[in-house]
Amino acid sequence: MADETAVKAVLRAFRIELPSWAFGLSGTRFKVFGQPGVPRTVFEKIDDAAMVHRLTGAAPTVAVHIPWDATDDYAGLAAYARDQGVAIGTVNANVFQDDAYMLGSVCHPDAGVRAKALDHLYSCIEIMAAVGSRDLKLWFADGTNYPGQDSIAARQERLAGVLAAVYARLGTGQRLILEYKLFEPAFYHTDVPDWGTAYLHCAGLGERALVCVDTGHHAPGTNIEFIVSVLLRAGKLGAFDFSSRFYADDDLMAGAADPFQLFRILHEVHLAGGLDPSAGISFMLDQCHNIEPKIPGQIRSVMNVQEAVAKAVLVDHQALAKAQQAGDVLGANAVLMDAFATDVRPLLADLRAE
Ligand code: RM4
Ligand code: MN
Repeated sequence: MADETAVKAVLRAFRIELPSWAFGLSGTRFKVFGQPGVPRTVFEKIDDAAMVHRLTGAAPTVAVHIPWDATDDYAGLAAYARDQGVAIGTVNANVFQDDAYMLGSVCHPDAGVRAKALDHLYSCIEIMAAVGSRDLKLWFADGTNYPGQDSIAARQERLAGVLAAVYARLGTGQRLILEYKLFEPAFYHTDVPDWGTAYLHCAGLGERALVCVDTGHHAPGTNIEFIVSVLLRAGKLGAFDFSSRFYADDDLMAGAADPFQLFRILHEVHLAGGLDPSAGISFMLDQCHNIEPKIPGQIRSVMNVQEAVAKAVLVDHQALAKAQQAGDVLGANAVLMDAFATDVRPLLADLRAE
């Protein structure tokens, strides 16, 4: 197995981005339970995220969601974050909560609604410049509930048109990250339901359009590490939204439901050199803490991701390749399982103390 020094070296450079919305109140459509001390403003969300970074040393950026985190002074927000020891990361655009978007946003049949959505995406790009953010993350709630409700093909065309306009507006060094999701809120078809659709749009746009894999956005049983490996090979993996699921997009703590899956995903990332910050892959949490306290929930998630990274780095690539080449099925599998079975918690505690 790789030694502890190698694991620590990777982890020292490995960064996890926190979502501002994980600190705000959230719930299900049945009930949102209040919690004492929940942030009321984006500034208070930054305070909480900064606390997570202070305690883990691994989460120096905070993703914002616009308009949830809208403010009239974005440069001030960036400065405030800096004072707390963190920086603003990804800007997530939100075109799903206006009445106008009932039938979609960027795929809406009405050009006026599409223009409204595009306008919002343009203002997100301006915010990125003001806060010094590299990534614009796009997730669309667009889709239909009934066969025949709208033309699937026409909606793809409209989507491509808006994406092209957004891409053309990006500044140097800025990236468009397109996120897919199988279903919900639309139940018949979703306009960006899977990695293939996201990849096709990104490939058509250019080098700075990349795919986001949200681990909660697939059908049960989907082999996510396969998708990750394919996207890495194509140079199109831009970001992760980590969370856990038991059923649908449950938004539970990363590594809580299936730590083995998280390990398998990060093993593929590591094999392709993607754990190195220079690979430009953003490792973000996208979670909601409905019943657990939020700051500890984020800390636990960060630790779970770090544990999976440590185990992925422990995999002996030489022994693995040798066993694979020799057709040694059990041997190859054992190389992975040995790394996964290693208790890396003392190592991580050590690293935090350092
Ligand atoms: C979506 C998707 C996006 C997130 C929103 C809140 O399901 O995961 O990444 O911004 O939820
Ligand atoms: Mn997401």
